[in-house]
Amino acid sequence: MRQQFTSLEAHGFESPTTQSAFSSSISSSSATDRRLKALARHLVDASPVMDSHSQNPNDTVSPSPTSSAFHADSVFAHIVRAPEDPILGVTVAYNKDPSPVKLNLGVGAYRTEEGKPLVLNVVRQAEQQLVNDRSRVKEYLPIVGLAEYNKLSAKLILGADSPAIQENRVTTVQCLSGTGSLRVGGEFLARHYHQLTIYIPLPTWGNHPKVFTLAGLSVKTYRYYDPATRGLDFQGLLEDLGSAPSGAIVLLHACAHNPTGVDPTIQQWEQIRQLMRSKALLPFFDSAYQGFASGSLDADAQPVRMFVADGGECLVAQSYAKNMGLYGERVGALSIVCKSADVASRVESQLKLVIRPMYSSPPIHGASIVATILKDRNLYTEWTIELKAMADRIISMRQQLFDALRARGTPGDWSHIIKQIGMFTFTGLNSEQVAFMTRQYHVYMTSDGRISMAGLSSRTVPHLADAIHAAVTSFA
Ligand code: KET
Repeated sequence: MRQQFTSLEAHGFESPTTQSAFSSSISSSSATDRRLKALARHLVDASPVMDSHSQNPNDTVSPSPTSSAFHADSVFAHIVRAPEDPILGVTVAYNKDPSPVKLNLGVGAYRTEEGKPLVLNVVRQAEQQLVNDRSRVKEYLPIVGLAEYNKLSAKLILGADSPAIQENRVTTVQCLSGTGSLRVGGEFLARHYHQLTIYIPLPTWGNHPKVFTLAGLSVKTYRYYDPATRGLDFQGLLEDLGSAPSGAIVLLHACAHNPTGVDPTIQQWEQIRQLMRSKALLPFFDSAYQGFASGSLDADAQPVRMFVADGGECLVAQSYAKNMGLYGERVGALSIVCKSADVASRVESQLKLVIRPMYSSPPIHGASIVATILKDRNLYTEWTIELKAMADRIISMRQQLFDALRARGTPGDWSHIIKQIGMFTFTGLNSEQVAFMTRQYHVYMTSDGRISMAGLSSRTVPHLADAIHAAVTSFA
């Protein structure tokens, strides 16, 4: 039954958890709503799942012997309940909380000052263009996705004048957002690269180790963050990469490191580059926040471009979830920069063999939106302005939260809130303090103390500051 609701949710219904919540959510009466209502009635009436779960002893429908046997010992009876995802599960818990003051700072998703999700103006315009174009069809895309989108995505991250692009040494495939791009890249490396170890920063985005392990790579960590300084453990990083085996893969956050908000300086990036090239370590960039760190797409791509400018090889996973607000469209790209056009084309032929049995080909809509924006000078410019506005709002939230804590005299040095970069603040709050804030203040965040600054607004800063103040003073 839950799955049958999904198509209705796509039409704007809130996630229903019960049949009655569902029925009451469809009370308005536009033509569309009436049709959906009829469909909902049909689904509810016809649902064998609902009927067979009836608790009513007077139920006139007598289950057949096979169906009761089915319930008594399901072939899945041994299955244990899995824990919720540490990041996405925060939203699940938040949704269940009836408190009017609840605040979701878990997942990295941008909200407006009014606390609402934002569809960018340029995205609306691009979608309008797409809808108006009657020549557009819904045929399958090729395995590697929309060719125009792939070209534009490579240009966005590598730079329009990138010699690697001009020399046709880059292969780009459209994938299912950042996560799908990382997974396809991981599986490609597991099949074809000579070193199966990937080094990921400690800490990193919680999904990285799972994605790469399931892709068939062996995951190790390198030191990245120093809790004592709340900054980069640069010495530790150099030592760990320096003692990694030659050829090992190294996952690098292109900018706005998640969860720490701590990025190397350009000088430090240069040292990392030299070390990695001297040991033939293979860079795999995760670029999920281009434009969100500095507000400039080019500045945020600088580290990646440094590694491409030296003529060496690398992989880059891109996501448009955050910087175009296309979270649910699942639009991303994997680029592999190679030494020659010939190698790049052979690499692409193998990427197709990774993708085809996984999901066959990627979806068309999100990539068409991105391509429409990237190829149109006016839309592109307008996008950069909207992106900058999002980045600036996050920066202003940092300042406001910092000021609010200072005004309360909250013990501790909170300057890292304004120093850190990107969507998140890695507060330094421990899991006990986080649990307290959720329990007492209905503030939802990941247990590692990360808060999504993009989920905060001027209206909610005081509440968060109260919660942090209480947590810090109650649990020193
Ligand atoms: N890389 C990083 C570093 C990252 O933070 C995310 C998402 C992704 C890749 C994948 O995003 P995609 O939507 O597949 O393009 N991070 C946020 C959302 C999530 O966990 O899925 C988050 O950390 O809140």
